[in-house]
Amino acid sequence: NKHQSFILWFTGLSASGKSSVANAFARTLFERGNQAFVLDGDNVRHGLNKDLGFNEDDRKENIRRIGEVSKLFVESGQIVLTAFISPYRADRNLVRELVEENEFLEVYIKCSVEACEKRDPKGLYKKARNEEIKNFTGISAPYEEPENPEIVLDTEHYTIDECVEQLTNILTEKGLI
Ligand code: GGZ
Repeated sequence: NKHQSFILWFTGLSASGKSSVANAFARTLFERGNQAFVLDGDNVRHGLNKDLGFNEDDRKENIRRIGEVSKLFVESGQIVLTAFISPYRADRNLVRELVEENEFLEVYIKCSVEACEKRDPKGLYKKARNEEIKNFTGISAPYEEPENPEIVLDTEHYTIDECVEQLTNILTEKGLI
């Protein structure tokens, strides 16, 4: 199964399902014989970026480093899936410009704040409402929706499995996998 290397840049709110879709889709790719790797909070914010917090400058630096690491993965021949809120349009666009035009696909994991807050798997929205957590995306910090994402997956109205299937179909139609 030949493929070119590219970045699937997932963006969306906390609890929107970015990591779930990215990890499930990475399994699908693996089963198809494609090389894929997921970068998310678990393997990046706890390691490479553990010196960074959640103010605007730190988020910007978080995304910049992840962009540079993603570029290295692309050079090594992988499909790289990144699952970070990446709330600022300008920061996402900087990553887009790091690689070739056909090597960056923005995947908007679309889910309303209301639905994410209802899920609240880690109780973070509750803490944000109590102001125990400051600068929380969607509550007390901004999320800038993508204007022209290559792909939109609606996790509010479709299951993770359905979104993975949609993503598989879209990338197959584009001839990327
Ligand atoms: C947003 C926060 C915050 C604040 C901690 N705002 O649902 P989670 O827990 O597992 O995912 C969120 C994660 C966001 O990190 P990112 O690296 O994706 O953010 S960014 O791209 O904006 O740099 C959430 C947790 O960290 N978290 N504090 N204040 N999310």
